[in-house]
Amino acid sequence: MNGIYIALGSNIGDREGNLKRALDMLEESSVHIIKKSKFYETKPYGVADQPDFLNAVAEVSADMQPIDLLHTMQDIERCMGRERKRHWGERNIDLDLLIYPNVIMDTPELTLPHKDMENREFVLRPMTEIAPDLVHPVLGSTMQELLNALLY
Ligand code: PH2
Ligand code: MG
Ligand code: MG
Repeated sequence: MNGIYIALGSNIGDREGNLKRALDMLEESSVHIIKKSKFYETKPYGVADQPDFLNAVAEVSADMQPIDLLHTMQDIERCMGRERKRHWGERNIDLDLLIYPNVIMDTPELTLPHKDMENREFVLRPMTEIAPDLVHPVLGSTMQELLNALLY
């Protein structure tokens, strides 16, 4: 199944190395990278007093249900020794599932599409780079339109 989108972020340690390692580990876990954005230097959103992030998004293909893919991503975070000091705070790696084709769900463990992506420039900018015309399954706007709405 193509057309799955994942967000990556890091703001502790070797940020670029952390994003690259996570992309490699996704491939090793049978989550194939179809397309990836550039790495974007971004100001922290939500909790401001923390280091700047490096963020990216990737389109992936995987033969897994959303919850299994989420668990695979969490395994990679754990394997990379993820430390999270506080909610929305600094972390060496964060992998978030953004969009899974034809799936809209809201459970305590997983919400699809990601419930705050339309408010996050650090998600919409790289999404607009790799998939400007992708329509948000709930909001009905493209990534380009969501980015414009956020900025202007
Ligand atoms: N992640 C957060 C909170 N704030 N800000 C930026 N710029 N990038 C992130 O990846 C990020 C954030 C929680 O996951
Ligand atoms: Mg996150
Ligand atoms: Mg996360």
